[in-house]
Amino acid sequence: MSQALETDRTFYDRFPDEARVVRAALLSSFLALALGAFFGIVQTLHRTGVFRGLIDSTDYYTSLTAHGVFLALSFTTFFLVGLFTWAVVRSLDRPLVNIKITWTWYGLMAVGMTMTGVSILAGFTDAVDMSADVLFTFYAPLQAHPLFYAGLAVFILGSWIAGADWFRTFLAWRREHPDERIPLQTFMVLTTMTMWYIASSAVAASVLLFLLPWSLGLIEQVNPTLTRTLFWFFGHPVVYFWLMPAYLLWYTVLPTIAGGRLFSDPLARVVFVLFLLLSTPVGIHHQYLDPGIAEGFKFISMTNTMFLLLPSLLTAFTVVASVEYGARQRGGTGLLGWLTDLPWRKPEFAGMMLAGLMFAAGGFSGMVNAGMNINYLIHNTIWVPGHFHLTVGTAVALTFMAATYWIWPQITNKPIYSSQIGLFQVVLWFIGMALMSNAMHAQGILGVPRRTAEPEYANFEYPAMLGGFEELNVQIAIGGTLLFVSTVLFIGNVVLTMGNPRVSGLAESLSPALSGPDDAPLVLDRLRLWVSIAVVLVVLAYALPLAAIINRGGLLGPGVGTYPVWLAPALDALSAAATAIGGAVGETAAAIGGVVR
Ligand code: HAS
Ligand code: CU
Repeated sequence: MSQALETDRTFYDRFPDEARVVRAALLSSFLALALGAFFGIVQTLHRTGVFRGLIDSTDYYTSLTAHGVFLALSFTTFFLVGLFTWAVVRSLDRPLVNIKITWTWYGLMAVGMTMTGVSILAGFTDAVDMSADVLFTFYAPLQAHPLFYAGLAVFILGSWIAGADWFRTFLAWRREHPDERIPLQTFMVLTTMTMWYIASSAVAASVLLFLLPWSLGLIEQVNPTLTRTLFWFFGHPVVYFWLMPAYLLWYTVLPTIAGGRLFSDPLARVVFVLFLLLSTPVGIHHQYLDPGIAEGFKFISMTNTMFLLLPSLLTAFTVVASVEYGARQRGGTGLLGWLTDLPWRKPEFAGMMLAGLMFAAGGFSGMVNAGMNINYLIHNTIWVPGHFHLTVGTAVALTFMAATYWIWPQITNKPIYSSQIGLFQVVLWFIGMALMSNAMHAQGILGVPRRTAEPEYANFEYPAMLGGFEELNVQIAIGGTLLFVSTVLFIGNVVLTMGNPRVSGLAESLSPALSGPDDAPLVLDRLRLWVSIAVVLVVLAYALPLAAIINRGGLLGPGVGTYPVWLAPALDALSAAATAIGGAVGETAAAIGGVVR
């Protein structure tokens, strides 16, 4: 019955209140995209030396922080909460349990991000004594104004309530449908949010226990290795938090647009369960070069990372197979000839496919990053920004833009202003990114550092290979400029679309999977089981390194740290527990060593 309803009426017709929230969230994400893109062009031209008139090099970190926070944290997360709200309500075919709560979490996220954004932008003026030039990783000892951390805490709190809102809606649905399988889109939302709760607990601890009190002057210092490790506990899974909404679109929307059907619903569930299990116990692969973490823990993290490739490789197979099925339904033939029977003129299709294609390259550079020994070659070079502009900057960002051309009419009843501009825009992104990220990877191999306004050292020449430093700079600048133009066209298209009158007849329904949910083993839907295993894996991967870090450097850094009286008992207890674990581990290791010898 819900299928029949969906074919005649858009999401906007069926759930007007929810559609309003989805619109607000997407518009917030586009605002962040516009701001982030502006700082993107500023710094691409500055760093490459093409145009240095907009900022001073001393403001480079302010600009880079704005770029990273607005795009990586704000654009992605606001799009996610909008998309997930749409996906839960659409796939359960019921409204959210309490729309007031929905607006509450949206409000918290908007206020939180405004606080953080203001604290960053204030760094450009001397009129206020406020700055947050700490980049999106906010490593200590770089310190931001308390407003930066407080805003992040409020933003994360909002995202937690959003998850609870979707879980409650799901539970309400479950009472009404005790025997049905969890619809695929809702399944994807619930597994992603479960991962998010596990992952973000660490960054919340880092911000609330250490960084915020430290920036407020309540404690004198923090243990940088500890806060970094807590950051990467969150910082790796967060990249899948950005990617999962893109995967949701590739699995559940792209096949329909291609005229096909999802190849296998059960396989999609397996992929999301694997991400829930494996996303968190790998964060140390960002810290291969950090002193203070033993090699063995890094090796475990590397092994887990290699397992984590599996769900993405499964995705590549399933998504391409689903699209191929669509092409063959349209009469496509041949080994590769079917590729010509796809709706390449639709920006939503071309954009998502180009995003997927680029992700294949981004995935390979990720494999290079993940190898401990090759990582030493590229760590802290501009290779890494090359990698993540393919992943979050294309697989995710381009998918979101492309999907907007499909989803926006569903949530507004307004047709897209211009599909041609849309098509041009997504192709331009692909070309711009191909130029920019390829040149970034090449410069990284030459040893060009990341996170600096002045990548040239005095009296030092980069090796004249792979195009050479200067020529690669030109490619980066051209690529970055094309990306900026593409973003302007995207935003312009959305704004002009908003001016269109509402019409009827835009409803699109999603085609069911070839192998449907009933083919999936029931165990896949047992979220409690997967959460338990995920937590065990996290404890296995992190208990010992964290205990060792605290044991060696103290919760607040070696020796001289002081903390306020009200925090003392809790911190003492934590410290004692860590020391006990550390001691027990030492003894066990010594005992094992004795036996082995
Ligand atoms: Fe990463 C650093 C390893 C994926 C983002 N990564 C970063 C940073 C970011 C980031 C932001 O091990 C920098 C953080 C910072 O500021 O320091 N990454 C990996 C690995 C993967 C990976 C192994 N990363 C991502 C994704 C991201 C992301 C996804 C964002 C969304 N990454 C690392 C490591 C570092 C790192 C180290 C630290 C480097 C250092 O030293 O600092 C894997 O998950 C990748 C698996 C992906 C694949 C590709 C599968 C292909 C598919 C395409 C299907 C095709 C379609 C279309 C649909 C194996 C799914 C077909 C089209 C046709 C026309 C046919
Ligand atoms: Cu990672």
